[in-house]
Amino acid sequence: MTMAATAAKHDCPVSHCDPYSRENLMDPHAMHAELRDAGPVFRLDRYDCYGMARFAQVHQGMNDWQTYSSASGVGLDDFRKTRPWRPPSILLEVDPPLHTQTRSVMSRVMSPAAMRQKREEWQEKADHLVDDLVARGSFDAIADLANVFPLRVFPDAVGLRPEGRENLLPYGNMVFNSFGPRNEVFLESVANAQPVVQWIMDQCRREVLTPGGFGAQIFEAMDRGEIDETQAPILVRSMLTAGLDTTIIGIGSMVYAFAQFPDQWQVLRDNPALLRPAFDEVVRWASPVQTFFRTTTRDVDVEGVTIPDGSKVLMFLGAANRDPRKWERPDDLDIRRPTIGHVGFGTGIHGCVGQMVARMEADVVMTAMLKRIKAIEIAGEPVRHLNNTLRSLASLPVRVIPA
Ligand code: OVV
Repeated sequence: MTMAATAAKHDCPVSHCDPYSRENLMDPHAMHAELRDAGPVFRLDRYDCYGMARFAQVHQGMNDWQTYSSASGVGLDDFRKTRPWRPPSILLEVDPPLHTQTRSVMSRVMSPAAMRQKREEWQEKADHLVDDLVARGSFDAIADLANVFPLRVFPDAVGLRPEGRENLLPYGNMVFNSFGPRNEVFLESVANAQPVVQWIMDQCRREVLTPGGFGAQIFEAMDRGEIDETQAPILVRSMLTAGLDTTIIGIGSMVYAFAQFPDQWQVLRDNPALLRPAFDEVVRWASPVQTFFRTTTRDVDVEGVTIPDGSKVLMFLGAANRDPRKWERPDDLDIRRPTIGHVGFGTGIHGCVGQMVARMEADVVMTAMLKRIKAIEIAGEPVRHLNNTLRSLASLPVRVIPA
């Protein structure tokens, strides 16, 4: 028999590393390189799951929802084996055909056209906030800017009442932690969870949502028969869960990126038309959402290694976005590089449906900063906030030089 008669079979490489250790959450890049080099797919024996960290396999896996399903949950927990800790999302934690239906409702509510209507009002709010910060000269880019701006625009856009909004960030933090193991980072975030979860659920009812907001528009889709009355509140919940921590990190990462790569700030100031690709490059470079799981629906061959049916596979978006097999000088921020294909918003049918919101928020904040700020300098030690899924800062002291 010739060698070509059957495809070569390989043993699956095994990694003993813990992607959820405090050390690796603090700084995952060395681990990412190790995992990419381990092979196109590897076993994480500590969690009894598989993983992919190279761009090619992450991209291909995320674009094959039939093989890599979301319906058993996109965290380490397998919904077929253990009861989900909250009613599953009908957007994130489902496959077609239900996903197709719910996604179309969400993508219409947060369409480019819908977001364009927000630009003027959001730009005014961004100008006002950045005016104050530039007048101060030194501030915390997380506490005083990234944490502030999305909370000034997004809850109003959804149509939430003013009381209780302090519950939004703890809830998001909790949910994104829950996609990982029940480690200390998770447990710390769910202490006193009950009132937070209850408040979130209460805000998803039609009676409390302001007319005209994103939330009310989801209920209008229900009136048209596109979704039913049990589904509308869960879609509002998706917005409240996925819409805040993520955009906060996006804006914080923008400031951190340009403070670390001041030449890129100059490039952008000279050519503000690069703002949109610049945001994509920041999302590639920072990967606010580091990982999501999928679950195989059949035995699947990956470059000669078989992943058995029913396996959890951890997709390392952050590692794929810095894979040197795909990107030149992957650790450098380069806003002129072609960022097409980065997986920072995911890719495939589950690619971020709220990215128009994120893009508009980043756009107005950056537009305000580009007009007023010549240079951004790091003025103190940045402090990380640990989360099992999100990579973010708790504090970033900066000094800005006015234009
Ligand atoms: C993308 C994302 C993250 C967290 C929660 C959800 C979605 C949801 O649909 O609930």
